[in-house]
Amino acid sequence: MISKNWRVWNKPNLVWSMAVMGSAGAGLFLGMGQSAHSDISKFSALLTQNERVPGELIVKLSKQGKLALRMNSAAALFDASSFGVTAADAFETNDSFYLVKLADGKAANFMEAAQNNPNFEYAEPNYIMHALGYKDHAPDVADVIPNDADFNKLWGMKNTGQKDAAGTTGTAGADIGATKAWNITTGNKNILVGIIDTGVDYNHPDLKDNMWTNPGEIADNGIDDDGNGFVDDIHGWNFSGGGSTNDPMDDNEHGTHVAGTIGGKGNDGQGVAGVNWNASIVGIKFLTGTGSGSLADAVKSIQYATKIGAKMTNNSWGGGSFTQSMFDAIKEAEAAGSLFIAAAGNDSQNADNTPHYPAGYQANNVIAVAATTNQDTLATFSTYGKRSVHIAAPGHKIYSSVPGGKYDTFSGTSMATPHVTGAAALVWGTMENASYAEVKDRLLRSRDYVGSLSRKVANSGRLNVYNALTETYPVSPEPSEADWQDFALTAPIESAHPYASNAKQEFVVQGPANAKFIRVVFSKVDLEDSYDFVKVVDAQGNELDSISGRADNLASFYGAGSSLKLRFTSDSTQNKWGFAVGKVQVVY
Ligand SMILES: [Ca+2]
Ligand SMILES: [Ca+2]
Ligand SMILES: [Ca+2]
Ligand SMILES: [Ca+2]
Repeated sequence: MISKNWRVWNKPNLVWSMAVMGSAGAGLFLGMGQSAHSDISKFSALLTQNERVPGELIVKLSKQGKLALRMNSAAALFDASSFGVTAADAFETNDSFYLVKLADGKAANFMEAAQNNPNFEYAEPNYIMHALGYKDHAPDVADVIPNDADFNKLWGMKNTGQKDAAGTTGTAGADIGATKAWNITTGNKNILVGIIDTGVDYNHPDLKDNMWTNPGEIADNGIDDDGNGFVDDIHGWNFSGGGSTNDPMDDNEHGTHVAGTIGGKGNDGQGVAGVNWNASIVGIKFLTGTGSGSLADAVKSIQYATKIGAKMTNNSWGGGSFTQSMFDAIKEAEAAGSLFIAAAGNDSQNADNTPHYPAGYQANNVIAVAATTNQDTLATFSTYGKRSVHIAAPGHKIYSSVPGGKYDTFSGTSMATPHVTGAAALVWGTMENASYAEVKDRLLRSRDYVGSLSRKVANSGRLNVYNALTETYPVSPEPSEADWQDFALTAPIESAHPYASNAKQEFVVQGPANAKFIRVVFSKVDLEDSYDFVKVVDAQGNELDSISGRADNLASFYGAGSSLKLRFTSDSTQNKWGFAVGKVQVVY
C-alpha cells in the first residue's frame, strides 16, 4: 500500500496524540466541530437499515479538508482518538475519498461529526451490494445415465425424443434435467419422504433399499420402542379403512408407482431410476385397495408424517371440498417445516375458479402440481390454474414400479407430483438445514419456462431439478410486475351493483395505440362463484381469463396489443355486487 494513503499506523495512540497536540485548530478536528444539532438517530438508522461492513465508513473530504491534510496527519483530521479510528485509506481512484476503519460503536457519532465539520462532505456506511443478475443458464455438464434396464422409458428424467408408451414422439429436452442433476447428487437418506397413498410395496426390488426403516423401533416386539404412539412402525403406517396397522403394503398399484418415481433405486441395473437413487420412503397408507380413502384417515396420515419428522409428503390424491381438519393438519405440517406436495387434479378444470383439494389449500407449504406430456404441453386431463397451480411436471405415460417386482405406465397429476417431491428431496438433501420455504422457492423459481403453460400454471413453468440444484433461474419473456404502467381510464368500467339476472354485457377496454401488452386490475369482484363470470378476451377473441367469486385488487391475465374486451354474464339466480375495474395497465 502506498504511504500517501496513511495506511498502517503502527502505534496509533502515540503518533496520533502527538499529531493532535501539534496541530490543534478550532473546527479542524471532527470531535471539535460538532454543533448542537444532533442527528445521531438518523445516522444510527442508516447503519442498521442495510447490510454493511461493520467498522467501516466511506468518507469524502471537502477541498478544505484536503488542504488541512497537507498540514496535519490523517490521524488528526479523522480524530482517531475520539472515534477509535485505526486506518484511513485514500481511494486509488480519487483521493478525496477515504475508507475509514473505526470502532463500530462510534460510526454514527463520526457520521454526525463529519456532517457538521467543513473538512468533510459526508461519511457513509460501507454498504454491501449484491449482484442483481442471476444465472439463467446452468453450467453444461455431462449426463449421468444410470444402467437401470428401463431407463430409456423414463422420458420425464431424460427426454431424448424417444416415443412414449402410446408411441408419441417426445420433444428432446422436455424433461426435469435429472441426468444433469445426478452429476451433483443422487439423494440423501436423511430426508424422510412420506408417501400418503395406497401404500408402498416395500419388498419391490427397486424400492426395498430406499424404504425408511424407523431407527428407533425394534421390529415385531409388540412395543412402541420410540414412543411415537405407533407400535412397531418400521416402514410407515396403515390407516386405511379406518384401521390402524403397522403394515403399509400396497394392495393397489398407485402408491408403489409414485414411490418408484421419487426413489426407485438408481444405477442398480434393473427397472427404473427415481429422481433420488437413494431415498428414505415412508409408506403411509390411507387409500384402500380400490384407491379411495376417508378424510379422517387422510388427516391421520398427514399427522403421522408430521409426527415422525417427514420433510415432505407426496399427496397424489384429491377430493371433497375445503375442510378445516385437513387444513389444520397441513398447517401443522407447515409449522413443523414440512412441504405438502399435492396433485392439482385430473378434471381438466381451472382450479382458479374451482379449487381442487388438498392442492387448493392456501398454506405456504403446499405445492400444487399439474401434469405435462413428453412434448411439454399440459396433459389434457390436468387441472390447471395460473393463480393456484404452482408448477407442472411430467405426468403423462410415466413408467415406474408396481407391486410384485413389476413395472407399468400410468398417467395423471399423481405421476407429476412425485417428480416434484423427488426434486424437493434431492435439493433438500444438499442443504439439510434449509427451510421448506427455501426449497419451495428454489423449485418454483428454477422452472423451465414453457410457453404453452403460460396461462396454465404460475410462472409458466415445468420442473427442472438441475436448475434448482444450481440456482439457475431462467428468464421469462413475459412482462414482469415492474413493467406494468397505469393508463388513465376515460370512463368507469363496471357492472351494475347489484347486477341483474341473465346479464350479458360487453365492455371495450382501449389502451394507448403503442401498448405492447394490456390488462385490467379489478378493484373489486363479487360474483356468484362458478355461475356468474367476467371474462377477459383479447382483440383476436381469445379468452384470456375467466373470473368468478370474490376478489379485491385482482390483475387479469394480459393480452397482446392495446385493447381488450370484458364479457360479463350472469345466470338466472343469485345476483351479487358485481365487478369494477380500478385501472387499466399496459406495457410499452
Ligand atoms: Ca413407534
Ligand atoms: Ca417395536
Ligand atoms: Ca433401478
Ligand atoms: Ca347468478
